[in-house]
Amino acid sequence: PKNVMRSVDPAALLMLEKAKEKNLLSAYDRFAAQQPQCAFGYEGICCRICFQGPCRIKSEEGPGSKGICGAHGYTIVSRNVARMMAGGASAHSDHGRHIAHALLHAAEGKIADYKVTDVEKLKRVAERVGISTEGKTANELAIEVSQAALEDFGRQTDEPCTWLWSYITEGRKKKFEDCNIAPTSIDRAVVAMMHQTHIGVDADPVNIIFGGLKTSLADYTGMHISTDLSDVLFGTPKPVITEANLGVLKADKVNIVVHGHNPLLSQTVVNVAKEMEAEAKAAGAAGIQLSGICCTGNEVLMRSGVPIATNFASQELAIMTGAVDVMVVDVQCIMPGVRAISECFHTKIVTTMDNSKIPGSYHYAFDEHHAVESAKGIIRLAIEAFKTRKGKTCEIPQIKNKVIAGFSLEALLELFAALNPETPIKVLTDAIEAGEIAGVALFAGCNNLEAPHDNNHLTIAKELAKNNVFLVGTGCSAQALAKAGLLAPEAVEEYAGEGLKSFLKKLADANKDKLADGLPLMFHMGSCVDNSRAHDLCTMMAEQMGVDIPKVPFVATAPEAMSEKAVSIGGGAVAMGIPTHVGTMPPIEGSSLVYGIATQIASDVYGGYFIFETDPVAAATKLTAALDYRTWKLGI
Ligand code: BF8
Ligand code: SF4
Repeated sequence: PKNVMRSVDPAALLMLEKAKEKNLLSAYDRFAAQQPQCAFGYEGICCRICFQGPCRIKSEEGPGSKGICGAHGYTIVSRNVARMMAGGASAHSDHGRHIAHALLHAAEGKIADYKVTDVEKLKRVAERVGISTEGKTANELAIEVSQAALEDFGRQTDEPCTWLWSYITEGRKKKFEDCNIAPTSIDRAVVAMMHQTHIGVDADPVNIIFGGLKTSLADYTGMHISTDLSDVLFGTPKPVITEANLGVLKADKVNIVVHGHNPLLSQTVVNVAKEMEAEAKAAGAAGIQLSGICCTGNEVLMRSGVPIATNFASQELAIMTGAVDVMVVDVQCIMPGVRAISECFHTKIVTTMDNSKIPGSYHYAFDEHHAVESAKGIIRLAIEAFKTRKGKTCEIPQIKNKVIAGFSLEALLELFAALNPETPIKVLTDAIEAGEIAGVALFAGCNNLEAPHDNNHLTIAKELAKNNVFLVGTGCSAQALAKAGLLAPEAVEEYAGEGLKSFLKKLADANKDKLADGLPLMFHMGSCVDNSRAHDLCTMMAEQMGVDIPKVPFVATAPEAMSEKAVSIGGGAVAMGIPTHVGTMPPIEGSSLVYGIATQIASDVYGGYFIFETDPVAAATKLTAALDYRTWKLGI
């Protein structure tokens, strides 16, 4: 196998040892069993778009150098990647649509279990998207806002998506218009991409990739709708103190792990669990222990301080502790493998969404109209499962770390406001202009077992911190750092370079009254849809610095990217003008032309570009160089 060191997470390694003793299989074993993986697929030069194929680019010239229809390698690679972007946009935006419907129905009084929780956020969003708040009740405004959001999915006229256009710089608007990549509706962008990449339609790789960027901007739109409306429904995150890693599971409690992405379910489970402590105690448990995996874990971490159990790659290992009574899942990034492993224990996997079932697992249809009832039913199932576990030993690695999270953009600006109440963002841009910090890096997305689990995240973060880069993170990346203790204040002392250390110390001192525990090395901004928060931060920096995003010392990295969503997020970041590192190879190496579009042509056109680098130390050097280039250009 390519990957001998399987994880750098001590809790995961401990569980892998136990798995070996008991002969339990997980993704780590299946990864090894898949080696060597098909080189054609790995490089993106396998086409299955029509069933004359699969066609592979087998030679440099002659008939084997093209698909049966005559498609070049570059056409095949670009079509495959663009379809991944469309897949990612579908996932993020369907999530956003679900939230928008819930908000609309709650405001119309059709569902009782949700309500507008954060009126101030609702007003801010309304103003931002051009809806007057004058004389409207919260529900009236929520109806208008959610309807406007839903329009972004199905508009048939040619105006760009509202949630894109309302949040970007003037420079980006002009660029997207010039290049014709502004989506007019999310659904249309995805459909158009499926059409564009059908057999015998577009063969031009630049046109296909730019079409892919349009779906990436549709993805951005869907993410922003998800973030904004989730904040309206459940509250805008504020700093929370909690813990991360498998040690958060408790043998004597009913352990409910929420896994997936959509807070409509997980937040209700969290809210309702408080009321059901007594029932759990009556069953002989010390209480209910909630924890999260993947992005729904991040949603409830950010808003309710629910601890993180683990991240994507190690999801099956949580079940191997024998302590998980129910793992309740909704959509995205749920390995079907969790079901097989749960069979070896008492754990119940509960699927909840119509579009996301796992054969053999327990399906408990989640119904927004009876959200609280649904959540109670799921918690009762966990209490029942706990009863069957009583007396059996659990093997929970006693490993966990302190976490300070909950940094929505609003929360981050509030920290800055303690130093500069008039223009909070200036605290960050001034520190860059003074050379105290080198810029900002956004850490996003995923584990990919092609790299040792979590290693790229941690190595790059430590290297960038040493080089005085201000770190923000989302998704499984923030979770990797959380588990490793890098979201604890002690990590600042240990890893930050002098400039970053003094910057964070000033910030921590100014906020001592509110956050006595200090500040983390990386600011956790939320789930993957909350990359929209980081985009807004970047846009604010651009506006404050009086330049467009391609000049802002802001980089992004997806150290262990894996999902179609990651491809879409990456495309969006590049279109926005951000140098974007990817630490695990997407399937594009089969075409040097497409590789060049991603790494160079994108830069010429959009100012953002991809950096593909699988060595994490080299990646950190390249990211630092990208920041240095931008600060040098600004004359700093
Ligand atoms: O939306 S980071 S593995 S959980 S795709 Fe999935 Fe990747 Fe994790 Fe979150 Ni994002
Ligand atoms: Fe082969 Fe062309 Fe069909 Fe792709 S679209 S499978 S390259 S014939």
